[in-house]
Amino acid sequence: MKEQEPKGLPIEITAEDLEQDIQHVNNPIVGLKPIEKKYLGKVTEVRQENNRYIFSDGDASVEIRVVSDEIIKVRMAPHSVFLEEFSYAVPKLDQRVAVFTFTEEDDKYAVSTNTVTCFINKEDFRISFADNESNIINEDFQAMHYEENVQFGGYYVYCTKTCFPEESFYGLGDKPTDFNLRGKRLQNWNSDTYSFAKHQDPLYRSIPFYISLNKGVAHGIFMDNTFKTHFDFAQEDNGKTSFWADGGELQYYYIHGPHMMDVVKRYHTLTGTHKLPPIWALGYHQCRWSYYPESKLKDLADNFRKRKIPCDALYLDIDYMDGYRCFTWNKKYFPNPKKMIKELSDDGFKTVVIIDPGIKVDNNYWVFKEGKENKYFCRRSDDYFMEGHVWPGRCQFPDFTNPEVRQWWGTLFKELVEVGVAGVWNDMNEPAVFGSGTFPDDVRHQYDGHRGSHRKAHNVYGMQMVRATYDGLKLLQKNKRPFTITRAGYAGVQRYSSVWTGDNVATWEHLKIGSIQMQRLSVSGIPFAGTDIGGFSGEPSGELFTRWIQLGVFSPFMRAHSAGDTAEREPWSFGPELEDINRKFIELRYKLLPYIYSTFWEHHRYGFPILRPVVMIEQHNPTNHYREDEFTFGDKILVCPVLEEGATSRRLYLPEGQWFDYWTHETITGGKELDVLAPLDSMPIFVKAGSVIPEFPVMQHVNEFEVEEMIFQVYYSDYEVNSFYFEDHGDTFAYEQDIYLEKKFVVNGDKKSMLIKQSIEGLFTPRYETYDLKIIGLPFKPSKVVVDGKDYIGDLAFDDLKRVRLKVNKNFRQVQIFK
Ligand code: MIG
Repeated sequence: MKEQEPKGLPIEITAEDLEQDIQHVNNPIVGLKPIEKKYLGKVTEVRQENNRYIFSDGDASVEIRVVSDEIIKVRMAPHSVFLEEFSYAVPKLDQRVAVFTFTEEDDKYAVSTNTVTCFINKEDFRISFADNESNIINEDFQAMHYEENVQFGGYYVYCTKTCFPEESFYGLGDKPTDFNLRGKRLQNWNSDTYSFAKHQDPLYRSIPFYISLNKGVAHGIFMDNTFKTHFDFAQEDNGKTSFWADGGELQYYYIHGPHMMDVVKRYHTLTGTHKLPPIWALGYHQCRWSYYPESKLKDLADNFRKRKIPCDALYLDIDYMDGYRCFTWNKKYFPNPKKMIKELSDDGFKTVVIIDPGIKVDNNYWVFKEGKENKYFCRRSDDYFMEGHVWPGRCQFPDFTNPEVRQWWGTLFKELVEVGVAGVWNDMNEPAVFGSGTFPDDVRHQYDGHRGSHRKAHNVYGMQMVRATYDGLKLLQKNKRPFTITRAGYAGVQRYSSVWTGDNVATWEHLKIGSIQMQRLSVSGIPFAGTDIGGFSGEPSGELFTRWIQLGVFSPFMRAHSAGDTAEREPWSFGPELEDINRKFIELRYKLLPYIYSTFWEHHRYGFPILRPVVMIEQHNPTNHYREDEFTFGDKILVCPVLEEGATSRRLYLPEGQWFDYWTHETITGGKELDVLAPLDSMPIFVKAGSVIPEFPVMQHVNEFEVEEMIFQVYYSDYEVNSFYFEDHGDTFAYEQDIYLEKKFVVNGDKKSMLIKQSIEGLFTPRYETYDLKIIGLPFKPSKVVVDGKDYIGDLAFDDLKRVRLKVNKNFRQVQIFK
């Protein structure tokens, strides 16, 4: 116990605090007091403070705050004591509207914005929300209530809403269960869940945000509470939806729709969007626990290039470290990391390394020494250090909820950045501890000055770790975009990181679970997500691996990963036939990169989710409410992964409108189910008619060569369709100063002619001069093409896929094609 030398109390905790804690835990009288739920009573008082109204029943208070026309925040304070306002999820709560009204009626009060009215019933304090046509969208089933927590202080807080007969529920992050959450009871408590099972709950992340859909109208509820939270969607009682927390304040945002897409976009106005990732991060990543020594990694890299399978990133799992000490190297396996990373980089590979929060207790280890000297590690309630065993053995853990600790953590990456590491993978940050699972509840956290126990900080610990990592990398890499991945997270984690879904299993069931989890994360505000392709534990068949690669092409984050005790798992591990198919699909990912990148821009700039489940595209159609297999990637491409062993076709639903089969260019009218052939070398992919899809030529990695001509697949449509394309440097923050181009395309046709228009905004200058437009699905043989008023001179014959190819200047305004 030599290292165990607390030098006085950490400044933020007073002796009085400790005294109080001890009384609370030990007081037998308090401990025996019967605990009752207390419901809010009759409203007796109301007062206004700027954009807030505070209602009281004489004891408790409720604050109703107008955030925007479509967002209203509700807070409840037992005994009228509001906590200081602070949120890791919502960094800044600006008021965004000035116009709202307050009215009093006989039986209720009403706070109205342009689009929403919040009613507060005088008699029983029930709160409800209505749209402009007085349709009740959301209402309390009973008044909010609370229950004293005699052990830790504070309250368990509850809210129960009416659940309507046809109401469906979506969201809540990474739950590995059916996409529609009606009938489920779920909780949020970040947990290391190796080889998790279908329906297992909770997993790694806490995203207390859900979207409700009732009779075609959507709204959202975001309960911003970092304690263990619970949601019951008509599980206990078919007529009730409840959400509650094991501590903290009951505070939630009502987010108006009526479209699911609006709800998600508005949720992002509160919690922020994902920054634009470096474009290489959208390529294919190869990971394994672990690639070592250096020769192994080099072989791996050589294999990719030799076999011509595109790849942008290789990963180092925990074995690269010296005895699992973070920020060190095992010099036996990696004698010269700088040289190795440089060589990999010359060959087009980025190197990403893992980092864990557990710091080895070792007085000869600089990270431990610095952390110890500065009192950066977490402590128990009686001031002992929080200790637990993880990979390095006995460890202590930085308190990432302390801004000073985060800043320190960020500086620790200096050497890794200097040797050329391009990205950091944040693991075990639930936090995970061997044996006990996680920290005991009494561990104290600084919580950015709003201190609390681990009960309050647990769910944000991982998010604050990756925040520290992200901010540190951002400073060290100058103007380059950091690339981070995290396992744990809380609402808002998308501002700092991508995520992977954790330790899944190599089974067909998990392929399906992964597809649902990614869609769910996408509508829960976490756009940049992926699964361990192939399944982390267990052995996939070649067929399963290939189907997983296919899903991977349409996973925002595309990485294969596997546990150390499994057989090798590279795209060529299953024989030449499957290698060819895997290559074809990884190449597809690279062709679509500019489309994928543009979709990320659309997310970053406007808050659109990246994966959009069918119910989000057609929420008015009740038959979609339980669909969970089909989704679009961005606005234009619909995919339906093949999830069954031995399948050579699959039944799927194609949303309304005109579509093209991506492979055959056949046109299909949607709004119906159909059977689609899907042998192993194919998967159902459809493109919306009228789309303009940017494409790169196949590259082995994103910067392999300068694109000399941009390719656009232009799909005919006889109604007007908009598309857009975004381009910039690909790895800097210059886009924040408008150094980018946003190109809008409009396509329309009338069976005898077709029109393609382009408009351009922004300050970036691409190197290429021309476009290769591949016009697909023309219902006529073209005889004449006019570009910006001038006759086009060139070949107008159909190619082997019935496309007409036009070479035009990149700044064209208008292309007209005539029969
Ligand atoms: O206790 O670093 O989910 O992706 O390969 C296991 C080793 C620790 C868990 C991660 C997994 C990673 C593994 N880690």
